[in-house]
Amino acid sequence: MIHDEEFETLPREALDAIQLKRLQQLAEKVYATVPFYKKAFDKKGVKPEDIKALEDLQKLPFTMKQDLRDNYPFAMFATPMENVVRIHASSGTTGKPTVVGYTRRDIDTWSWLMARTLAAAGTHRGDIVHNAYGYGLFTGGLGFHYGAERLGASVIPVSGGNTKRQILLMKDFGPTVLTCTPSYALHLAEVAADEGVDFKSLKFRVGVFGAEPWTENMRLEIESQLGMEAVDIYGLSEVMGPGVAVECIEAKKGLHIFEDHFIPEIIHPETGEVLPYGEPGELVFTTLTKEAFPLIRYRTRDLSVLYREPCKCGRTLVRMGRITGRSDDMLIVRGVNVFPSQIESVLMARKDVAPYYLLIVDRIEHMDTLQVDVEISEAVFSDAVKDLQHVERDIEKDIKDMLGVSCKVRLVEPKAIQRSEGKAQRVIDKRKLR
Ligand code: DLL
Repeated sequence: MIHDEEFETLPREALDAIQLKRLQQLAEKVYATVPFYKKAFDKKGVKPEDIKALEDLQKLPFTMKQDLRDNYPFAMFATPMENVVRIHASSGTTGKPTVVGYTRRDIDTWSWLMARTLAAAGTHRGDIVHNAYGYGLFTGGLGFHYGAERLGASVIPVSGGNTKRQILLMKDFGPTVLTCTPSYALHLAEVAADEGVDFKSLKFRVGVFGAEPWTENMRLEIESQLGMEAVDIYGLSEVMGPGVAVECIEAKKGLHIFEDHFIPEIIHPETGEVLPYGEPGELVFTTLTKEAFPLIRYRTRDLSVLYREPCKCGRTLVRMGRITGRSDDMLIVRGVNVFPSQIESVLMARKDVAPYYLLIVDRIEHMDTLQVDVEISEAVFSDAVKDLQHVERDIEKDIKDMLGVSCKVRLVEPKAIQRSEGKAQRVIDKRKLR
């Protein structure tokens, strides 16, 4: 179903006109209110009034994750704090998270776009939504929650974890829509089977899955094991959270981007050159309506492709292909964004380990695992009485405290980790995306 018939099916010229007007207003606003943008525009020799056509977007500077870090926590906000009603955050490349803020109107827009998203995925008033995305600083839980309420569905704000209890609630409450990461969906099915519950006998009709990479094969597996249709949803905290793009249930082929609120571009990850429709590259987003935390040409590092062929659902919005990878080293472990540099900074802060480590990521019984092999320092190694297990647990706790993700630390002997002659290989990702 199309929730916002007018804006989701606009003719291209009308959409272009809306985008241009909003882009002009945005450029003026950020130039006047965010010192970072004034400096970045000036450096490129561009002024807000130079935006005369949509193509002029290309004159504007890119915004990178590092820029958000340099302006931590609130210096990118385009409105005084008294107008900010919500803060969310996601992992940054080192210790500090990336912080995003929302005005009351931003929350309203986000809820509206999530209502559109859920409707596109086949949800409607009368549905019961079992929302197992995490509630908290992560945008998943609350993003879905507000959207489902706006749509008029009933939400079960179950959040992540406590899987056996989730199965019980599913049996008793009869939810019709499942929202969680695709890997957690498969894990739920497995735990249900252990509990003697046939997932297919539950009332679920559709699942809206995202926040981590998955494949067409995984969709087929979820659909057959869980007995529901599986729809892909994409978003990122910096741009808004979930609800930037979603597949329609009619086609399940590419994710419609809500272009009246976001302008997507695909660029070459190395040269920054804007690529034509149909060519794969890095996704870049400009937000058009956000008040508290607007972004100009934000480099997502996510690799995808854009295409404009009409869709059978009737939406005229551009579609992006499934995310095929990243142009940086970010890993997503159980839905948590993890940069190897964050783990490195935990390890380097300790005297009992040496600066050689290896991260091994795997997926066992549909759950991601993270193992950190790290070399013990020579001094500690020779001190035979030292309780190595205690050191391992201690590092595990440091990592959990910093990243919010649990892992297994294994201390290895000095020189056990292979030295590199070129770029060090610090990550082995064994998850075969089926
Ligand atoms: O993951 C927002 C979200 C919540 C999206 C719930 C969908 C559902 P972050 O924690 O900031 O926000 O992580 C954003 O996750 O840059 C991608 O690398 C990855 N990602 C998100 N959705 C997908 C997807 C949320 N459908 C980062 N496929 C993004 C592949 C995805 N990767």
